Amino acid sequence: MQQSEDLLAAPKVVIIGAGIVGSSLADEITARGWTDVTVLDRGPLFATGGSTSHAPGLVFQTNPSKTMSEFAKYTVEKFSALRHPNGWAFNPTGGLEVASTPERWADLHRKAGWAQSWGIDGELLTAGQCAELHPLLDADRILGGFRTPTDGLVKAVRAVEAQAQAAIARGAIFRPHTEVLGIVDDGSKVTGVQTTDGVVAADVVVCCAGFWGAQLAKQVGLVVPLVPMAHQYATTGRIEPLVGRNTEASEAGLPILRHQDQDLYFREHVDRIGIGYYGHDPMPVDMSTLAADTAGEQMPSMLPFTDEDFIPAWRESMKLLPVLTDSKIEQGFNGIFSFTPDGFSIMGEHRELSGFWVAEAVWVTHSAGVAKATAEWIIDGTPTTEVHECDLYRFEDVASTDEFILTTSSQAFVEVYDIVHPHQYREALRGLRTSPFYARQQELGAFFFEGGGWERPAWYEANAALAQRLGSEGLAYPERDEWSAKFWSPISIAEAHWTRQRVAMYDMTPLTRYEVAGRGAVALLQRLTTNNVDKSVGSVTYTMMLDETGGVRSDLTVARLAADRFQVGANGPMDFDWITRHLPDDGSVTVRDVTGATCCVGVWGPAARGLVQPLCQDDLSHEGFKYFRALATHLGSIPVTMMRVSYVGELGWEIYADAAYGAALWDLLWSAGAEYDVIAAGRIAFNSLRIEKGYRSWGTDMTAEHLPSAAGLDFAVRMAKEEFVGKAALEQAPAPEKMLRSIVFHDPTAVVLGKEPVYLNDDGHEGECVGYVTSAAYSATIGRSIAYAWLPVATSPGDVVAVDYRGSRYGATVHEEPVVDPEMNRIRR
Ligand code: FAD
Ligand code: THG
Repeated sequence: MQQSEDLLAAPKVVIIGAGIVGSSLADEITARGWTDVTVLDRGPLFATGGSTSHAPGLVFQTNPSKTMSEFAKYTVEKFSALRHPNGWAFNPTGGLEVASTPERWADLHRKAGWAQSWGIDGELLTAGQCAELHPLLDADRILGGFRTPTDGLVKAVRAVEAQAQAAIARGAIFRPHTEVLGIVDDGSKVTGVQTTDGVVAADVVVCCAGFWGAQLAKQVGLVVPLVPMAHQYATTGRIEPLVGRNTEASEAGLPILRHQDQDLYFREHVDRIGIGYYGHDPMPVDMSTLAADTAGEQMPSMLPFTDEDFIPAWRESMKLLPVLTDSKIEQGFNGIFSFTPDGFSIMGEHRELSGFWVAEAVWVTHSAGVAKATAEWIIDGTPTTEVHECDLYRFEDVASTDEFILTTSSQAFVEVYDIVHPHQYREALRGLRTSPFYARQQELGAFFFEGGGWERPAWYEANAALAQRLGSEGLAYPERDEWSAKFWSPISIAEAHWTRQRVAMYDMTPLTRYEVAGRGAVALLQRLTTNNVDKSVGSVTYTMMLDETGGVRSDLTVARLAADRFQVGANGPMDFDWITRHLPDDGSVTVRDVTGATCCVGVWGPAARGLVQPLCQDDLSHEGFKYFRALATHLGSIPVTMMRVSYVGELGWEIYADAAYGAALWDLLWSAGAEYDVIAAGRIAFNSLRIEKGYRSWGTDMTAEHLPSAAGLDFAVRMAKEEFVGKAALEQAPAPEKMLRSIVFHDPTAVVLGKEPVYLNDDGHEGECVGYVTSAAYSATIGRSIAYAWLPVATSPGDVVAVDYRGSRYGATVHEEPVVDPEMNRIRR
């Protein structure tokens, strides 16, 4: 009897930390009916002493990430409705970001585009209009601004309390002065937390301990890659022109202000101005000394103000807001909060210790959104907002070292207000992962991009002469604007062209691959993927993994190399995580990441067969080695596995070998290729060719937000298959509202880079924003840029749209897919 009652009871949840994240989560979880929630904090309530206690609470919603923007939008919506006896929790002052350089002004146009793409109100203003909106501004110092009327200020401690009270009303308990010392578990799942006040039992523990969270997670073997950083915030004395403008209750009426060219932001505190500054060198905080130094302090997340670091901030603030000249800084502190290697939050459940969750490195801005998604994830199994950018398991192993985390998170601090190009790659800690072809790539003048710790050639300077020659024969190299010409070379156009004309070698080594093996391997892969992979040895299958709601978690190639052994070509660490979580308990399947131990060259182009066949004793003819088949064979003396697969959409193979053979394999192919004028080609050409062919890139073009049908990938779903994760959801799924489409630009010089808003064009009149671009590339084959865009299902090939690229409008037409080689003549021959 007792037992069945226990089974019916909602799980016991313990939340560590009563900051903005912990209390918002308590509210979200109890609102969903799990009311046995205990929130523990080592500090007092509700100003606990964490980062939330002193956050000035500016909320600028617009972010390059759709997910982060959605988190922010939800935070604004939720906090606007909160009621607190002392007054507002959200003050909709509006937001204003000003530009004092042409680069920033151009970038604000890009930002205005993101706002359109993600559905946030915003408009670009002239300098004069900015000064009208914010009369303290010196209009002569700025070129213009970007205004967002729904941005504003959060009174963070009130928002904490209001959400806590809502949770408490549903049964939650908030316990102050209770420090969590450790996590208690039974070896595979959490059973509670050890506190200064004894053990508190729990089925689910969510660590919302802010920048302290990494320490707690470390105790249970989890790396939460965040670095506590100090950040300066100061308040001026009374500013005469502000006297009488605001009341003590309203605090602020002018828009919150960002002057990112000088790493500054501003808000009003009644008749004073608060100034935040990111321009100083990163100040990572050593947790071992901080914990000792601040033991017993009311505000352990506040460090003394370092005046000298603020000197440039004050000088630049006076220039932008001349009224400050008559004032001075009266108060200041260096407040601590978390930075991560990529600037995103960290969310998810520990894989080896079930029931242990984290929600860390979250700004006030995103707090309610993160809390909602975390509650949905815990209770329903899948968040309704797509969260892969914040996933705890998104990082490669390379990101687990202290040095990597500190270096990259410090860079994230430096760049927090910088203009960051979408293709800007990390400069520190380069060269960590190189393919066996690296020396050859260097000899060929490769320009390397970094991804997942790998060095990846973007293009090869060695192809400059070819590009020149092709240019003189008529290949077009349209001029690019300065922004889109960064991290790019016209040589990539020649490389793409040459792949379609002759043959090229691509380094595919960084493509994540796993060996899935054992007597249970077929059953596991059948259950995890949408397509039928239970085919003959030597088959290769393009398929997807879905989540329980039918969203696309990844797209894969699954090669059956033996009855019980598969090679899975995947998209990154989250696929490993997903597969591992679904491994059967009986040990009948193992999954191993073989990426670094092996290497891969893609040899693609019309001359690929002529190049490779003489090296191989097996029959590589179209009939002898069919499309989407794999073969273990030899090239010369090198054991290889060849797959007739081509993400660039050409005749040819992915050729895999143990890494030890890599250098010899490259040289063998290279010398055999001499008579075919083989080139090495880079990622930019690769990307352009796959877009021509209509092939999607997971994480950019589609994510778990999208059903296969919306992403145009229904062809890889076998609904006839007995059972697979996501199938039940697909059976119920309503028709999607948006579809991923290919659009082709009219102007041959038009370039877009991704995330730009797309407008419908009715009879030459520009309509509303109806979608956004995901990825795009100039196509050497058609001499125009092609982009993918999420558009209403009602749009169809032939419809004309307009895309806003940093303030310039480009016309484009929705195109049938794929744009290049729909008959597959290039591949199936
Ligand atoms: P916290 O508020 O730090 O809460 C964590 C809680 O966990 C604390 O209460 C702590 O006492 C408790 N805790 C930790 N360890 C334990 C343990 N072992 N046992 C029990 N309890 C524990 N964000 C914005 O969006 N806009 C801004 O304008 C903004 N400005 C900022 C300005 C400054 C100066 C600073 C420092 C931060 C600013 N931030 C801003 C960032 C924002 O304040 C934080 O990201 C956010 O408050 C973090 O919330 P949290 O709930 O995760 O962490
Ligand atoms: N190679 C391998 N594995 C991979 C990729 C790869 N896994 C991850 C990612 N890339 C998967 N993406 C694709 C996308 C399209 C194709 C292959 C991998 C492709 N599609 C054919 C098409 O749509 O016409 C498949 C047709 C079919 O199902 O027969 O080739 O690059 N190893």
